[in-house]
Amino acid sequence: MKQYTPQDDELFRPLIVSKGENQLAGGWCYFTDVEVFNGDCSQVVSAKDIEDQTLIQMTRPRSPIAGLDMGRPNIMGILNVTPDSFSDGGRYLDPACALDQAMKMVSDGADILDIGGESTRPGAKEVGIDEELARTVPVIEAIRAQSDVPISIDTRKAAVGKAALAAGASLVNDVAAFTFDPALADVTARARVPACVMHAQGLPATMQNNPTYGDVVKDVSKALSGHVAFARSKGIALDQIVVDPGIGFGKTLDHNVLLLRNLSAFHSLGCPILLGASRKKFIGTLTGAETAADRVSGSVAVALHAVSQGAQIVRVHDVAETRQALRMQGALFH
Ligand code: HH2
Repeated sequence: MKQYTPQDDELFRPLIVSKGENQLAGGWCYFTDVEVFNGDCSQVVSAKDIEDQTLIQMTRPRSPIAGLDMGRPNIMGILNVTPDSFSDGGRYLDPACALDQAMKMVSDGADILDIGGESTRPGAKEVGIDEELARTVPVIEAIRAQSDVPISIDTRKAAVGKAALAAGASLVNDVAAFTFDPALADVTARARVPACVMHAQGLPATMQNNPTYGDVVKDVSKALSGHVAFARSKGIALDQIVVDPGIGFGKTLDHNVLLLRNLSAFHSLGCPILLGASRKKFIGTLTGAETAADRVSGSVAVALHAVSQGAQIVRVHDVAETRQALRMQGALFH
């Protein structure tokens, strides 16, 4: 008999240990207890007492995504083909430079590359479809001509997604979770490729003005659950949906920290988790590292934390540094 009676509107956070009775998402983490959040209260209960459906969501092994094994941590290397991205803006606008960087990330240990042609940093303005196509498609074609590495297209737009998939991309990464251009969900479903749905509050131009939540972890989880339901309603298979809490997208420093501390709660959604914190401003705020390029160590620390909480994909600028750190973590985590 289960001891714990579930209430409405609860959030379940598996408390991760390196050895325990339940394997998290078929991966490298385990848990014996679960923290249950209800309103302003939380209590720790034994996983044995959690209803079966919730436990299954947390423990079920995840299917491969774009050929990547979700039973181990994966590195997504960031390649922004833009003049204005907050970290690498302007460096890879020349397709030859973009290709060099892509190949460098592959040899540094990236499992997948995320190609973006529109900055979505705070304050960024929308880029026209033609411009975004011209930036991304030739680079995807050039990478595909040289390598089988899985490619993700970081876009909010159906037309860009469609062209990128035709050029050889195999995952759609939408920071607007199909709210900006719902037709992108149809494009993704028709192509039978996986999607990453990321949480954002507001649009990049204004999202950092005054982000407000009741309980940020619960609110983001609820919103992601809605995004997953929408994607499914469009024909994207549940086991091909990745969720991302959207660090820095309509979030204060406190919001980002709470989401990271409670990252494992998002496993209750039953999908692989992607985390993108690389070089973001909150790392500078917490450490004093003013420029994005100075935030490599802080970014690696966040990636290690995400993986320790069972996140299956970390989206990073610094592939070699992250790979080295994950190798050490993998060797020592026991
Ligand atoms: N962050 C950025 C862009 N795309 N996608 C996902 N899934 N998760 C993220 O956290 C995420 C993302 C923003 O970072 P970056 O691409 O480095 O910068 P910019 O938007 O300025 O191009």
